[in-house]
Amino acid sequence: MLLEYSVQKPLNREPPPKQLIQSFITKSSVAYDRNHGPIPHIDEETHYVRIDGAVANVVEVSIKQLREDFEQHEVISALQCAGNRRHTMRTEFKEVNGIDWYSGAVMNGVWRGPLLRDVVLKAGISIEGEAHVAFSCLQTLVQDDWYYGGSINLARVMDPDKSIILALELNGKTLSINHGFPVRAVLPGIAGARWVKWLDRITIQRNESNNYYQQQDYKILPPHVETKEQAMENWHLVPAMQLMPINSVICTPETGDEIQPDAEGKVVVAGYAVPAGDDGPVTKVEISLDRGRTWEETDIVQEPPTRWSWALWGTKVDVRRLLPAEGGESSKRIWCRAQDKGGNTQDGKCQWNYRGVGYNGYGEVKNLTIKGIENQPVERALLWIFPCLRYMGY
Ligand SMILES: Nc1nc2c(c(=O)[nH]1)N[C@H]1C(S)=C(S)[C@@H](COP(=O)(O)O)O[C@H]1N2
Ligand SMILES: [Mo]
Repeated sequence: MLLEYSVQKPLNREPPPKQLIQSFITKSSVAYDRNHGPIPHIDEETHYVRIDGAVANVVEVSIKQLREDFEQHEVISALQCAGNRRHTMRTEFKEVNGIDWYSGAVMNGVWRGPLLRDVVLKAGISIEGEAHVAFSCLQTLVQDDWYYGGSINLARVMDPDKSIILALELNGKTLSINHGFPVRAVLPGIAGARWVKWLDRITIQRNESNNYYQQQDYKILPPHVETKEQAMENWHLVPAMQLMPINSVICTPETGDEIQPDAEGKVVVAGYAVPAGDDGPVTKVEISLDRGRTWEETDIVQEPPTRWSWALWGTKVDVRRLLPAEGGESSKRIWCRAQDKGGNTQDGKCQWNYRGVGYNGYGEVKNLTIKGIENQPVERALLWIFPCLRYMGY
Protein backbone atom coordinates (compact mmCIF):
# COMPACT_ATOMS: atom_id res chain seq x y z
CA MET A 1 0.00 0.00 0.00
CA LEU A 2 1.20 3.51 -0.79
CA LEU A 3 1.82 5.69 2.24
CA GLU A 4 2.39 9.40 1.89
CA TYR A 5 4.36 11.41 4.46
CA SER A 6 5.70 9.63 7.56
CA VAL A 7 5.24 9.05 11.28
CA GLN A 8 8.06 11.53 11.91
CA LYS A 9 6.75 14.12 9.48
CA PRO A 10 2.99 13.90 9.00
CA LEU A 11 1.08 16.38 6.85
CA ASN A 12 -0.25 19.26 8.94
CA ARG A 13 -1.32 22.48 7.24
CA GLU A 14 -3.97 25.18 7.42
CA PRO A 15 -5.23 27.63 4.81
CA PRO A 16 -4.63 31.38 5.18
CA PRO A 17 -7.59 33.00 7.00
CA LYS A 18 -8.66 35.13 4.04
CA GLN A 19 -8.88 32.08 1.82
CA LEU A 20 -10.75 30.11 4.47
CA ILE A 21 -13.76 32.43 4.50
CA GLN A 22 -14.07 32.77 0.74
CA SER A 23 -16.78 30.14 0.58
CA PHE A 24 -19.47 28.98 2.98
CA ILE A 25 -18.70 25.35 2.17
CA THR A 26 -14.96 24.74 2.39
CA LYS A 27 -13.38 23.06 -0.63
CA SER A 28 -11.75 19.76 0.21
CA SER A 29 -8.45 21.08 -1.18
CA VAL A 30 -8.59 24.20 1.00
CA ALA A 31 -9.57 22.42 4.25
CA TYR A 32 -6.80 22.01 6.84
CA ASP A 33 -4.97 18.70 7.15
CA ARG A 34 -4.21 17.14 10.53
CA ASN A 35 -2.40 13.84 10.77
CA HIS A 36 -0.53 11.93 13.46
CA GLY A 37 1.11 9.63 10.96
CA PRO A 38 1.34 8.83 7.23
CA ILE A 39 -1.62 9.07 4.86
CA PRO A 40 -2.68 5.62 3.62
CA HIS A 41 -3.95 5.07 0.07
CA ILE A 42 -6.69 2.50 0.49
CA ASP A 43 -8.36 0.32 -2.17
CA GLU A 44 -12.09 0.79 -1.69
CA GLU A 45 -12.84 -2.51 -3.43
CA THR A 46 -11.18 -4.53 -0.70
CA HIS A 47 -11.68 -2.22 2.28
CA TYR A 48 -14.20 -3.05 4.94
CA VAL A 49 -15.20 -1.76 8.37
CA ARG A 50 -15.51 -4.28 11.16
CA ILE A 51 -18.12 -3.69 13.88
CA ASP A 52 -17.23 -5.68 16.97
CA GLY A 53 -17.05 -5.64 20.76
CA ALA A 54 -20.33 -5.80 22.68
CA VAL A 55 -22.43 -6.72 19.65
CA ALA A 56 -24.77 -9.62 18.88
CA ASN A 57 -22.92 -10.38 15.64
CA VAL A 58 -19.57 -9.13 14.49
CA VAL A 59 -20.13 -7.68 11.04
CA GLU A 60 -17.79 -6.58 8.31
CA VAL A 61 -19.25 -4.07 5.88
CA SER A 62 -17.70 -3.15 2.57
CA ILE A 63 -17.74 0.36 1.15
CA LYS A 64 -20.23 -0.81 -1.48
CA GLN A 65 -22.53 -2.07 1.28
CA LEU A 66 -22.19 1.18 3.22
CA ARG A 67 -23.26 3.01 0.09
CA GLU A 68 -26.00 0.67 -1.13
CA ASP A 69 -27.47 -1.20 1.83
CA PHE A 70 -28.14 1.79 4.05
CA GLU A 71 -30.12 4.97 3.62
CA GLN A 72 -27.72 7.85 2.94
CA HIS A 73 -27.81 10.95 5.12
CA GLU A 74 -26.31 14.35 4.59
CA VAL A 75 -25.19 16.81 7.25
CA ILE A 76 -23.56 20.20 7.01
CA SER A 77 -21.11 20.44 9.85
CA ALA A 78 -17.97 22.25 10.81
CA LEU A 79 -14.92 20.09 11.56
CA GLN A 80 -12.48 21.67 13.93
CA CYS A 81 -9.22 20.62 15.52
CA ALA A 82 -9.26 20.87 19.32
CA GLY A 83 -5.99 22.80 18.99
CA ASN A 84 -7.34 25.43 16.62
CA ARG A 85 -6.09 28.90 17.75
CA ARG A 86 -3.31 27.39 19.86
CA HIS A 87 -0.98 30.10 18.59
CA THR A 88 -3.09 32.70 20.35
CA MET A 89 -3.05 30.80 23.64
CA ARG A 90 0.73 30.49 23.35
CA THR A 91 1.26 34.16 22.62
CA GLU A 92 -1.38 35.55 25.00
CA PHE A 93 -0.32 33.41 27.97
CA LYS A 94 2.77 31.22 27.73
CA GLU A 95 4.22 28.22 25.91
CA VAL A 96 1.92 25.28 25.18
CA ASN A 97 2.59 21.86 23.63
CA GLY A 98 1.33 21.23 20.13
CA ILE A 99 1.19 22.36 16.53
CA ASP A 100 1.19 26.12 16.25
CA TRP A 101 -2.26 26.44 14.68
CA TYR A 102 -3.48 29.92 13.93
CA SER A 103 -7.22 30.05 13.24
CA GLY A 104 -7.43 27.89 10.13
CA ALA A 105 -7.75 24.40 11.66
CA VAL A 106 -11.47 24.40 10.92
CA MET A 107 -13.64 23.83 7.85
CA ASN A 108 -17.34 23.60 6.99
CA GLY A 109 -18.40 20.62 4.89
CA VAL A 110 -21.35 18.72 3.45
CA TRP A 111 -20.82 15.17 4.70
CA ARG A 112 -22.73 12.19 3.30
CA GLY A 113 -23.05 8.50 4.16
CA PRO A 114 -25.09 6.07 6.26
CA LEU A 115 -26.08 6.89 9.83
CA LEU A 116 -23.68 5.07 12.16
CA ARG A 117 -26.76 4.13 14.19
CA ASP A 118 -28.10 1.99 11.33
CA VAL A 119 -24.77 0.22 10.90
CA VAL A 120 -24.51 -0.47 14.64
CA LEU A 121 -28.08 -1.79 14.70
CA LYS A 122 -27.13 -4.25 12.00
CA ALA A 123 -24.57 -5.74 14.38
CA GLY A 124 -26.96 -5.47 17.36
CA ILE A 125 -25.96 -4.05 20.73
CA SER A 126 -25.31 -6.51 23.56
CA ILE A 127 -24.44 -4.12 26.38
CA GLU A 128 -26.54 -2.15 28.82
CA GLY A 129 -25.71 0.96 30.81
CA GLU A 130 -22.91 3.31 29.96
CA ALA A 131 -21.04 2.32 26.84
CA HIS A 132 -18.77 3.86 24.23
CA VAL A 133 -18.19 3.55 20.53
CA ALA A 134 -14.50 3.39 19.70
CA PHE A 135 -13.26 4.21 16.20
CA SER A 136 -9.92 2.84 15.02
CA CYS A 137 -7.68 3.26 12.03
CA LEU A 138 -5.17 0.42 12.02
CA GLN A 139 -3.55 1.30 8.70
CA THR A 140 -0.35 2.86 10.01
CA LEU A 141 1.65 3.59 13.11
CA VAL A 142 1.11 7.09 14.48
CA GLN A 143 3.38 9.34 16.50
CA ASP A 144 2.37 8.16 19.98
CA ASP A 145 0.62 4.84 19.47
CA TRP A 146 0.45 1.87 17.11
CA TYR A 147 -2.90 2.95 15.65
CA TYR A 148 -5.11 6.06 15.65
CA GLY A 149 -8.32 5.93 17.69
CA GLY A 150 -10.94 7.85 19.58
CA SER A 151 -14.39 7.28 21.06
CA ILE A 152 -17.71 8.89 21.94
CA ASN A 153 -20.74 7.81 23.96
CA LEU A 154 -22.94 5.07 22.52
CA ALA A 155 -26.05 7.07 23.52
CA ARG A 156 -24.97 9.87 21.21
CA VAL A 157 -24.46 7.47 18.32
CA MET A 158 -27.91 5.95 18.82
CA ASP A 159 -29.66 9.34 18.77
CA PRO A 160 -30.58 9.89 15.10
CA ASP A 161 -30.90 13.63 15.73
CA LYS A 162 -27.15 13.87 16.31
CA SER A 163 -26.49 13.07 12.62
CA ILE A 164 -23.49 10.84 13.27
CA ILE A 165 -22.52 9.31 9.97
CA LEU A 166 -19.88 7.17 8.33
CA ALA A 167 -19.00 9.61 5.61
CA LEU A 168 -18.19 8.38 2.13
CA GLU A 169 -18.54 11.80 0.55
CA LEU A 170 -17.52 15.39 1.22
CA ASN A 171 -19.20 18.22 -0.70
CA GLY A 172 -20.86 15.88 -3.20
CA LYS A 173 -17.66 14.04 -4.11
CA THR A 174 -16.00 10.88 -2.91
CA LEU A 175 -13.89 11.69 0.17
CA SER A 176 -10.39 12.78 -0.77
CA ILE A 177 -7.49 10.63 0.37
CA ASN A 178 -6.29 13.29 2.81
CA HIS A 179 -9.67 13.60 4.46
CA GLY A 180 -10.23 9.89 5.04
CA PHE A 181 -11.02 7.97 1.84
CA PRO A 182 -12.84 5.67 1.67
CA VAL A 183 -14.66 6.22 4.99
CA ARG A 184 -14.38 8.40 8.07
CA ALA A 185 -16.40 9.11 11.21
CA VAL A 186 -18.37 12.38 11.09
CA LEU A 187 -19.37 13.51 14.58
CA PRO A 188 -21.06 16.94 14.41
CA GLY A 189 -20.33 19.15 17.42
CA ILE A 190 -17.43 16.96 18.60
CA ALA A 191 -13.70 17.74 18.46
CA GLY A 192 -11.95 16.73 15.22
CA ALA A 193 -9.70 14.28 17.07
CA ARG A 194 -12.58 11.78 17.29
CA TRP A 195 -13.47 12.02 13.58
CA VAL A 196 -11.28 9.03 12.72
CA LYS A 197 -10.22 8.88 9.08
CA TRP A 198 -9.52 5.71 7.03
CA LEU A 199 -11.80 3.90 9.44
CA ASP A 200 -11.17 0.17 9.91
CA ARG A 201 -12.96 -0.75 13.07
CA ILE A 202 -15.85 0.31 15.28
CA THR A 203 -15.98 -1.29 18.71
CA ILE A 204 -18.85 -1.09 21.20
CA GLN A 205 -17.28 -1.23 24.64
CA ARG A 206 -17.74 -0.36 28.30
CA ASN A 207 -14.90 2.18 28.46
CA GLU A 208 -13.56 4.93 26.29
CA SER A 209 -11.00 4.19 23.58
CA ASN A 210 -7.68 3.08 25.00
CA ASN A 211 -5.83 5.03 22.35
CA TYR A 212 -3.21 7.56 23.39
CA TYR A 213 -5.16 10.38 21.72
CA GLN A 214 -8.24 9.64 23.84
CA GLN A 215 -6.38 8.98 27.10
CA GLN A 216 -3.29 11.22 27.15
CA ASP A 217 -4.02 14.00 24.76
CA TYR A 218 -6.91 16.24 23.69
CA LYS A 219 -7.88 17.00 27.27
CA ILE A 220 -8.12 20.38 28.98
CA LEU A 221 -5.76 19.90 31.92
CA PRO A 222 -6.15 22.34 34.83
CA PRO A 223 -3.85 25.41 34.65
CA HIS A 224 -1.62 24.24 37.51
CA VAL A 225 -0.46 21.30 35.37
CA GLU A 226 2.62 22.74 33.67
CA THR A 227 5.09 19.94 33.00
CA LYS A 228 5.06 16.60 31.24
CA GLU A 229 5.50 14.83 34.58
CA GLN A 230 2.53 16.64 36.10
CA ALA A 231 0.51 15.90 32.98
CA MET A 232 1.26 12.18 33.36
CA GLU A 233 -0.28 12.26 36.82
CA ASN A 234 -3.34 14.15 35.67
CA TRP A 235 -4.45 12.73 32.34
CA HIS A 236 -6.66 10.09 33.96
CA LEU A 237 -8.37 12.66 36.20
CA VAL A 238 -9.65 14.81 33.36
CA PRO A 239 -12.37 13.92 30.84
CA ALA A 240 -11.54 13.57 27.15
CA MET A 241 -12.61 16.59 25.10
CA GLN A 242 -15.84 15.96 23.26
CA LEU A 243 -18.14 18.92 22.50
CA MET A 244 -16.31 21.95 21.13
CA PRO A 245 -16.73 25.40 22.74
CA ILE A 246 -18.29 28.43 21.05
CA ASN A 247 -15.72 30.42 19.10
CA SER A 248 -15.21 33.19 16.57
CA VAL A 249 -12.25 34.78 14.87
CA ILE A 250 -11.52 37.66 12.54
CA CYS A 251 -10.07 36.42 9.24
CA THR A 252 -9.76 39.77 7.50
CA PRO A 253 -7.94 41.99 8.19
CA GLU A 254 -5.13 39.92 9.67
CA THR A 255 -2.78 40.95 12.46
CA GLY A 256 -0.06 43.15 11.03
CA ASP A 257 -2.01 44.02 7.87
CA GLU A 258 -1.70 47.33 6.16
CA ILE A 259 -5.30 47.99 5.27
CA GLN A 260 -6.63 49.98 2.38
CA PRO A 261 -9.89 51.80 3.17
CA ASP A 262 -12.53 52.21 0.47
CA ALA A 263 -13.74 55.59 -0.81
CA GLU A 264 -15.85 56.05 2.30
CA GLY A 265 -12.90 55.35 4.57
CA LYS A 266 -14.24 51.92 5.48
CA VAL A 267 -12.74 48.46 5.60
CA VAL A 268 -14.37 45.08 5.70
CA VAL A 269 -13.97 43.10 8.91
CA ALA A 270 -15.06 39.48 8.48
CA GLY A 271 -14.56 36.01 9.89
CA TYR A 272 -16.20 32.80 10.97
CA ALA A 273 -17.94 31.65 14.14
CA VAL A 274 -18.76 28.18 15.42
CA PRO A 275 -21.37 27.29 18.05
CA ALA A 276 -20.84 25.26 21.22
CA GLY A 277 -21.45 21.53 20.66
CA ASP A 278 -25.07 20.95 19.61
CA ASP A 279 -26.20 24.42 20.69
CA GLY A 280 -26.00 26.13 17.29
CA PRO A 281 -26.50 27.84 15.10
CA VAL A 282 -24.54 30.97 15.91
CA THR A 283 -27.05 33.79 16.32
CA LYS A 284 -24.87 36.84 16.84
CA VAL A 285 -21.31 38.01 16.26
CA GLU A 286 -20.13 41.34 17.64
CA ILE A 287 -16.93 43.32 17.22
CA SER A 288 -15.27 45.83 19.48
CA LEU A 289 -12.93 48.61 18.37
CA ASP A 290 -12.14 49.71 21.93
CA ARG A 291 -10.94 46.54 23.66
CA GLY A 292 -14.31 45.44 24.86
CA ARG A 293 -15.78 48.67 26.21
CA THR A 294 -18.41 48.76 23.49
CA TRP A 295 -19.57 46.06 21.09
CA GLU A 296 -21.44 46.35 17.82
CA GLU A 297 -23.31 43.67 15.95
CA THR A 298 -22.11 42.38 12.58
CA ASP A 299 -24.09 40.73 9.78
CA ILE A 300 -24.30 36.98 9.59
CA VAL A 301 -23.74 36.40 5.91
CA GLN A 302 -26.02 33.40 5.49
CA GLU A 303 -28.32 31.69 7.98
CA PRO A 304 -26.39 28.55 9.04
CA PRO A 305 -28.39 25.57 7.70
CA THR A 306 -27.77 23.27 10.69
CA ARG A 307 -26.82 23.63 14.32
CA TRP A 308 -23.32 22.34 13.60
CA SER A 309 -22.51 24.55 10.65
CA TRP A 310 -20.22 27.50 11.06
CA ALA A 311 -21.45 31.03 10.39
CA LEU A 312 -19.60 33.54 8.25
CA TRP A 313 -20.01 37.13 9.36
CA GLY A 314 -18.87 40.55 8.29
CA THR A 315 -19.28 44.28 8.66
CA LYS A 316 -17.74 47.50 7.42
CA VAL A 317 -15.82 49.65 9.86
CA ASP A 318 -14.91 53.29 9.58
CA VAL A 319 -11.12 53.11 9.91
CA ARG A 320 -10.87 56.58 11.42
CA ARG A 321 -12.32 55.07 14.56
CA LEU A 322 -9.30 52.78 14.64
CA LEU A 323 -6.69 55.50 14.54
CA PRO A 324 -4.68 55.74 17.73
CA ALA A 325 -6.35 58.82 19.17
CA GLU A 326 -3.71 59.31 21.85
CA GLY A 327 -1.06 57.23 20.17
CA GLY A 328 -2.18 54.18 22.13
CA GLU A 329 -1.66 50.72 20.70
CA SER A 330 -5.02 49.50 21.92
CA SER A 331 -7.02 51.54 19.46
CA LYS A 332 -5.54 49.59 16.55
CA ARG A 333 -7.04 46.30 17.64
CA ILE A 334 -10.29 44.70 16.69
CA TRP A 335 -11.99 42.04 18.81
CA CYS A 336 -14.90 39.72 18.06
CA ARG A 337 -17.17 37.47 20.08
CA ALA A 338 -20.08 35.13 19.26
CA GLN A 339 -23.31 33.90 20.77
CA ASP A 340 -25.31 30.80 19.80
CA LYS A 341 -28.92 29.64 19.93
CA GLY A 342 -28.29 27.70 23.14
CA GLY A 343 -27.30 31.00 24.82
CA ASN A 344 -23.58 30.26 25.04
CA THR A 345 -21.40 33.34 24.74
CA GLN A 346 -17.72 33.65 23.99
CA ASP A 347 -16.79 35.42 27.19
CA GLY A 348 -13.08 35.99 26.61
CA LYS A 349 -12.20 34.16 29.81
CA CYS A 350 -10.43 31.13 28.40
CA GLN A 351 -7.62 29.81 30.62
CA TRP A 352 -4.22 28.46 29.65
CA ASN A 353 -3.83 24.68 29.50
CA TYR A 354 -0.78 22.44 28.94
CA ARG A 355 -1.83 21.13 25.52
CA GLY A 356 -3.27 24.41 24.28
CA VAL A 357 -6.65 22.93 23.38
CA GLY A 358 -10.11 24.48 23.33
CA TYR A 359 -8.86 28.08 23.09
CA ASN A 360 -11.81 30.42 22.64
CA GLY A 361 -10.75 33.82 23.94
CA TYR A 362 -12.10 36.76 21.98
CA GLY A 363 -11.04 36.86 18.35
CA GLU A 364 -8.39 39.56 17.97
CA VAL A 365 -6.38 41.25 15.25
CA LYS A 366 -3.80 43.88 16.11
CA ASN A 367 -0.92 45.96 14.81
CA LEU A 368 -3.05 47.25 11.98
CA THR A 369 -1.77 50.11 9.89
CA ILE A 370 -4.02 52.04 7.62
CA LYS A 371 -2.76 52.92 4.18
CA GLY A 372 -2.67 56.58 3.37
CA ILE A 373 -3.19 57.76 6.92
CA GLU A 374 -0.93 56.13 9.42
CA ASN A 375 2.56 57.54 9.91
CA GLN A 376 1.65 60.68 8.02
CA PRO A 377 1.39 64.21 9.35
CA VAL A 378 -2.11 65.08 10.56
CA GLU A 379 -2.63 67.62 7.78
CA ARG A 380 -2.17 64.98 5.13
CA ALA A 381 -4.60 62.71 6.89
CA LEU A 382 -7.12 65.53 6.88
CA LEU A 383 -6.56 66.09 3.17
CA TRP A 384 -7.52 62.49 2.71
CA ILE A 385 -10.62 62.82 4.86
CA PHE A 386 -12.00 65.95 3.14
CA PRO A 387 -12.82 64.29 -0.17
CA CYS A 388 -14.55 61.58 1.82
CA LEU A 389 -16.64 64.12 3.65
CA ARG A 390 -17.51 65.77 0.36
CA TYR A 391 -18.44 62.39 -1.02
CA MET A 392 -20.73 61.85 1.95
CA GLY A 393 -22.55 65.11 1.15
CA TYR A 394 -21.05 67.56 3.63
N1 LIG B 1 -6.78 7.99 11.16
C1 LIG B 1 -6.65 9.23 11.63
N2 LIG B 1 -7.77 9.95 11.84
C2 LIG B 1 -7.69 11.23 12.30
C3 LIG B 1 -6.44 11.81 12.62
C4 LIG B 1 -5.28 11.03 12.38
O1 LIG B 1 -4.14 11.46 12.61
N3 LIG B 1 -5.44 9.76 11.88
N4 LIG B 1 -6.38 13.09 13.14
C5 LIG B 1 -7.59 13.58 13.80
C6 LIG B 1 -7.58 15.00 14.12
S1 LIG B 1 -6.73 15.47 15.51
C7 LIG B 1 -8.29 15.91 13.40
S2 LIG B 1 -8.37 17.52 13.88
C8 LIG B 1 -9.01 15.53 12.17
C9 LIG B 1 -8.49 16.31 10.98
O2 LIG B 1 -9.19 15.98 9.82
P1 LIG B 1 -8.73 16.49 8.40
O3 LIG B 1 -7.29 16.14 8.20
O4 LIG B 1 -9.66 15.86 7.42
O5 LIG B 1 -8.90 17.99 8.41
O6 LIG B 1 -8.88 14.15 11.87
C10 LIG B 1 -8.84 13.28 12.98
N5 LIG B 1 -8.83 11.92 12.50
MO1 LIG C 1 -7.07 17.73 15.88
